[in-house]
Amino acid sequence: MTPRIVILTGAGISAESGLGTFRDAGGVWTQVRLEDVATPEAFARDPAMVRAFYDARRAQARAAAPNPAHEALARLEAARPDTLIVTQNVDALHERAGARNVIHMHGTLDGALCAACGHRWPWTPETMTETDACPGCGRGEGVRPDVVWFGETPHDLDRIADALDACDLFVAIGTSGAVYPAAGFVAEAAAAGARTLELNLERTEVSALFEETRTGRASELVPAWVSEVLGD
Ligand code: BJW
Repeated sequence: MTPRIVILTGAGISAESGLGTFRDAGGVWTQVRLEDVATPEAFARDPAMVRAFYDARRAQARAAAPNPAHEALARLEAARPDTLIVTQNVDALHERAGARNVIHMHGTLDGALCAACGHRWPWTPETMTETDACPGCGRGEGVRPDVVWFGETPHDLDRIADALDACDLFVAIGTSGAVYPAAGFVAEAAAAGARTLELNLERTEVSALFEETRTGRASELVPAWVSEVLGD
């Protein structure tokens, strides 16, 4: 089914589930330099340190529970199957809330990728080490989390572009609009004639690109907006 509602989510939607955002005070990038953990060069320099960083993130994500914002989006998707959720988040909280039509454009902590041969597979263990062999090539030194680092191409961009071109409504939730190409989606949707709405704790540097911005916590704004769309 062609999506008519495209929703882009970012770290802010999982903040009230206890997962840190990136650029807010106390966020991930205020504690660790992104150049040290979120680039292919960082992994090539110190794979053990990068794997350990993502082991800790995976443990936090798996221990977290979906909040009312994730639950409201799952309710919207169930009632409106023409909804597509595009998340930048590497946690699985949309799926754990019951959403099915989700694109993880920045990958997932529950996946592994072999930097040596490009093979991808689901990752269920808690930790990742170079003794974990890739099922594709049998080597372990390139085994890394299947997340998209700076300089790498996000997933499913063609499918997302098609959805943005066809949608009537584009909603960005809990994302600062600091990282491309996701930050450019609002302009693509607007150019295609969609209504655009931003739901965020505060105004962002890209708020001016949206027709409407509502500020507040995702756990309150999102359920209220979903009720508005569904008329209940
Ligand atoms: C709440 C809330 C509550 C808080 N309720 N709200 C110069 C110009 C333009 C582009 C570039 C450039 N130099 C380099 C680039 C490209 C680069 C980029 O954008 N860099 C910028 C820094 C400028 N991008 C890339 O490299 C990307 N790849 C790429 O461009 O490939 C080329 C290509 C493009 C197109 C076609 C083909 C090829 C890849 C980007 C990968 C990003 N990876 C990360 C890490 C993933 C793994 C991990 O999790 O560790 O993804 S970085 C990090 O940022 C993570 C996030 O998904 C991403 C976005 O962050 P997000 O979600 O917006 O979080 P925050 O913290 O920034 O914002 C949270 C918001 O929530 C805030 O506004 C709060 O107010 C709000 N909030 N609590 C509601 N309760």
